[in-house]
Amino acid sequence: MGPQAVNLLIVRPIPDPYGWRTLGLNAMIQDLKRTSEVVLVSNRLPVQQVKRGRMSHWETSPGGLVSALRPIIRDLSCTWVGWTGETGVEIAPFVQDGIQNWPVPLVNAEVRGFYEGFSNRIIWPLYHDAIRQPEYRQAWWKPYVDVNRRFAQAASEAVEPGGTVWVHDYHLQLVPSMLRAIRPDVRIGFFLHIPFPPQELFAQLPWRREILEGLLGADVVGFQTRIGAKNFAEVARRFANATGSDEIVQFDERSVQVGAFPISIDVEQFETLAASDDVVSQSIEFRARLGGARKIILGLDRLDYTKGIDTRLQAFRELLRSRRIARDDCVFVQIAIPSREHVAEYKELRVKVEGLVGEIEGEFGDIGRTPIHYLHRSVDQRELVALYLAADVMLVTPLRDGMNLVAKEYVASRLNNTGVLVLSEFTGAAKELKSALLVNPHDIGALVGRMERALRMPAAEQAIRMKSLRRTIKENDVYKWANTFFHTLAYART
Ligand code: GDG
Repeated sequence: MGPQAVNLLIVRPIPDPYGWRTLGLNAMIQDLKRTSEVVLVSNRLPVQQVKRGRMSHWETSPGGLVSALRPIIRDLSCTWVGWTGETGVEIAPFVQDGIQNWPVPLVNAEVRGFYEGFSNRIIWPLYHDAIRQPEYRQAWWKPYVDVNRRFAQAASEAVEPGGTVWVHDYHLQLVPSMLRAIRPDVRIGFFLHIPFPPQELFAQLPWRREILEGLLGADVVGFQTRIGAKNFAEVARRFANATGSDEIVQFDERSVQVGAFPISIDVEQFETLAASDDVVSQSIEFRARLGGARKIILGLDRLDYTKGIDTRLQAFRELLRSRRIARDDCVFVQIAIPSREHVAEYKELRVKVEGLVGEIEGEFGDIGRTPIHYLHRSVDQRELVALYLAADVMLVTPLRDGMNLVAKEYVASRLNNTGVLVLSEFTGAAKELKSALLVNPHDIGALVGRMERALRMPAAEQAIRMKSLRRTIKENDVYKWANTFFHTLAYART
């Protein structure tokens, strides 16, 4: 039995179809429920259970938050509180890859109300500039409150006296104040991974005061950009009777520090992967399979309407139609990672994207030669870096994005300073990666122009831009991000 299979033994399904409880492991379960000085709280745990028949094992969860935090907490002794992604099972705390995971159970109705409803059909679109109309359904509020309370309770059990709890993202905006009510002795940080909208949009939210009071329970509230932090301080003063400056907000006789903490990646890890023999040979193989001399354009995103995959495809079609670049001179690879597949807007997006891919193939393809390769699946990390190495042009064109780690990963992987990053102005990353080819992704004409310019960019200009981008990301990697946040939290005036 391998180390991963051991985890199966501490799963306690309700009811208990596999009879694990009869294995007499209750003592082990208790033993693993130990407290930590640092507790991370996010909707999803850093691992998810993958089932094959009656066997299952844990794999790293997809998504930006996990990619960013995993390398940090491996080096710390801490506990991660979160949902496993499974409903109707209660799983005892367990250790995987040196991280203590503390699962929070959810049932189906909560996933529909708290996760798919309130989090992903109200907060997600509203905070991304309302690029899809949020559906302000009253029935989703109660499950959001209930689930936030359960997370707060779990965090309060997992943290040592006087410890630190770092709460993440838009699913858990009520946790800071709920946790403070139970455990006034702990320091609480909150970090929002997605944008925080301007006053005019936030004002729409029927629960705006409650959400603000929830967040203001933290000692430090962090955002990806300065504008997000400023937006928050403004609405806190307007809708929650807070006072103070944009940096220190006074609320409920306490000070709350507000600031920008732009997230990043483990730059060294990507550099090491990009230099490893198997990854390099896989990238050479990808190039050969995609057609030797053809320039490769790459897009890699969760299949999400914020990422601008559809407008990017329309722009590629326009580029080919205009004949500014010959169809035999380039090939587009789009990896679309399955995401939130139960939410209606995501199903619609998939139909739209796959329709566009089909149209492009039909219009510009030939027997044995296609202008576009579309994969609706995830890839492993070595394959991911091999793709970054193979790509002459990386298209990162979201309509709105808190940061965007893919842009930073591409830059980190380009050890020889070649390649061109086309980057949307509406990403947090654009505030730092100023030497990229910046573009307004709503403007298809501009996108076409940037693609052409990227495909034709001379090697000397590529090198100047890429060197500058690489300097920028090396100055602010994920470790610096986490250290800065923890440092701010440790010294926050409360
Ligand atoms: C949210 C915010 C913010 C993706 N597919 C695969 C894979 N990934 C990894 C990438 C990257 C991450 O997932 C995606 O990060 P993003 O930043 O692009 O996007 P979101 O998931 O929307 O994340 C975002 C982020 O939080 C962090 O704060 O930047 O703005 O929306 O790391 O590499 N990794 C592997 N296979 C895949 O198929 N191995």
